[in-house]
Amino acid sequence: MPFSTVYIGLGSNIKDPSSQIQRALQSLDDHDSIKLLASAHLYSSAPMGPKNQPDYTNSVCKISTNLPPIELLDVTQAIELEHGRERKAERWGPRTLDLDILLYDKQHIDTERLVIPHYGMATREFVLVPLFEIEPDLIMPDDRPLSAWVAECSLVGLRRLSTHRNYREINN
Ligand code: A4P
Ligand code: MG
Repeated sequence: MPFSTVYIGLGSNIKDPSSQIQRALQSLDDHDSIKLLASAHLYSSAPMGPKNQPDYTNSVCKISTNLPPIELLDVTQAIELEHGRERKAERWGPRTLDLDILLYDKQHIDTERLVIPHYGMATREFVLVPLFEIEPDLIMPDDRPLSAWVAECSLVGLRRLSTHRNYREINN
């Protein structure tokens, strides 16, 4: 398999969210078939969905991998489970760690287990803003620049957590 460029959204809102995300980044980078290329700062965001849950911490990272999409999903779901993720019936309820595969090269995938581009990314400020931070010139699947998507999203409730440096800064 050739190497592909993939963007992953990370989210957590229980059990020390910031460290959940830092450890998830480390777990991705530790995988033999994944190289972590960049990650954005951590952001605090108001919960989308049920409001009776803590604010989320979100970020986005860029990886290079030779895993095919479905095998990458196996890896990200295994990492979620290692972080104590329980899949509950309530939609959009609290979670220790959620890893969403946002983009996989320019591929469009629509299967039962995997939909890429991720269905929610167009409207989620907690995805678009950190993605813009690490890839400001990105062209999105609809051939428009990411900056146009960012310009259209609401930033209400989004706040950069400046206390946490991003992974790229820590390691270089
Ligand atoms: N799946 C399909 N496509 C993908 C993909 N591109 N990446 C399937 C990852 N998984 C994908 O996901 C359900 C199923 O989606 C998986 O079994 C996989 O086969 P899940 O992680 O088990 O469930 P979920 O995350 O609860 O469902 P869903 O609908 O994906 O929720 P979202 O869209 O991830 O939203 N508020 C803030 N502020 N920040 C957040 O990060 N996140 C959510 C969850 C709700 N509210 C939030 C946030
Ligand atoms: Mg998810």
